[in-house]
Amino acid sequence: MKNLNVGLIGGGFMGKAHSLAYSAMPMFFWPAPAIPVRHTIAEANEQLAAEAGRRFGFEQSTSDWRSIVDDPAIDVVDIATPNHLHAEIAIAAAQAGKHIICEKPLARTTEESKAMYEAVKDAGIVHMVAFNYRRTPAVALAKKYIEEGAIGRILNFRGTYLQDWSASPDSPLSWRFQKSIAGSGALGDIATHVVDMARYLVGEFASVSSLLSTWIPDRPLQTGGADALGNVRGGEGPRGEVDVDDEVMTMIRFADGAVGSIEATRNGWGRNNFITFEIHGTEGSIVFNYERRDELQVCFASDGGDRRGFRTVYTGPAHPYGEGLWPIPALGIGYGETKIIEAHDFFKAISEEGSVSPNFADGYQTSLIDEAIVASSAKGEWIDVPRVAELAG
Ligand code: NAI
Ligand code: SOE
Repeated sequence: MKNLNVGLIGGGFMGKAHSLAYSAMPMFFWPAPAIPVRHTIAEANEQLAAEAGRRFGFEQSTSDWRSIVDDPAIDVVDIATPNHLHAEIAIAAAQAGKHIICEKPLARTTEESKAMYEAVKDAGIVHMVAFNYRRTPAVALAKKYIEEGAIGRILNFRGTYLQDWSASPDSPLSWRFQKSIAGSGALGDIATHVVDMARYLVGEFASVSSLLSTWIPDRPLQTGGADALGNVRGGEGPRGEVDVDDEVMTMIRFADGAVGSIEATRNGWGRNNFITFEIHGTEGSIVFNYERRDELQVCFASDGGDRRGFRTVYTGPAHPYGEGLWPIPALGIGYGETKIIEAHDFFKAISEEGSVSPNFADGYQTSLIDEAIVASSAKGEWIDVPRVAELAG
């Protein structure tokens, strides 16, 4: 079992989640595919870097992410910064021959995503984009039901990602509301998670018809780089322009003939991390709600008419990833476990399998879908989604 040295760039929300995953992964999955060593963490300045190093258990810290990329001792570069830095860091890391895990969305634009994808392909390293929700055991169980044909041919996918942390007009103008940093708003930030699950469970998108809306045109300026992620009152200070979407709605035609829809907003009062999907097939239906993430609701047409209805399966040891998680169904998993599973599968790909999904091809494909959604909203028409050649078929 090898030790692999990790250089983590960004010590905010995701820095915390990824650090936890590196320390806990071998505790959950044993024997571990490799032992992640928390070698160096980079933050925006020396003080933040030193603090993040102590807090998250790294041997070294730096305010210069390039020193991580240039360090021959580093095996893995983990990109957990705001979106505007993803492309520059990933391309440099690929050229230095590092394995890369990059947070979602892969990048701000399709041009950046394409360049990142080409860089990792040329480098021949393992690459992953951190769409962790598909690694929720109940979501992976939904995939298993679908692959086994338990709900027949899929007709319809209805997905949502609804939150309320920015519903107040006084919630601050963090980087997530600035196009130059984030690339887009609810679209890249949260709708992409559902796009990833739709691709994972149903298949590729053929075309979209979409509507983007911005409800709050300006917000109080925020000091400090990290997103406070909350309805923190911004007070009386100066305000700045929001130049990204607050809400996205899209209809989908899938390549295999199924249809679907996705809605996402960060302004839906009362909704917290309401990631849901309902899938109807010719032989049954599947329903998932992340806020009850240990449960999968399933209904089968083959059940007699007098007993047909949704039943609840609680995920546990018998289900995907069960070998590493808790020993009894419904003991409960949290957000952290999805990141632990993600780290496991990434290190397994480095040590044994050579590749993992979702990777930068998937991240690039998701960017192409996002671009089609934006174009559809602007033009008011259905837009075809181009396909990354590697995923064509
Ligand atoms: P955050 O705002 O909490 O943290 C970002 C950190 O990056 C801050 O601490 C900031 O100081 C640091 N940073 C900025 N410039 C830097 C530089 N030059 N060098 C090193 N560090 C720098 O943001 P958060 O929520 O952690 O998001 C980071 C990424 O993770 C984004 O791409 C976001 O979309 C993604 N994300 C993914 C989630 C998931 O469920 N997969 C959840 C939350 C975020
Ligand atoms: C904010 O909307 C956010 O932190 C997203 O950036 C994440 O991707 C999501 O999983 C949780 O919410």
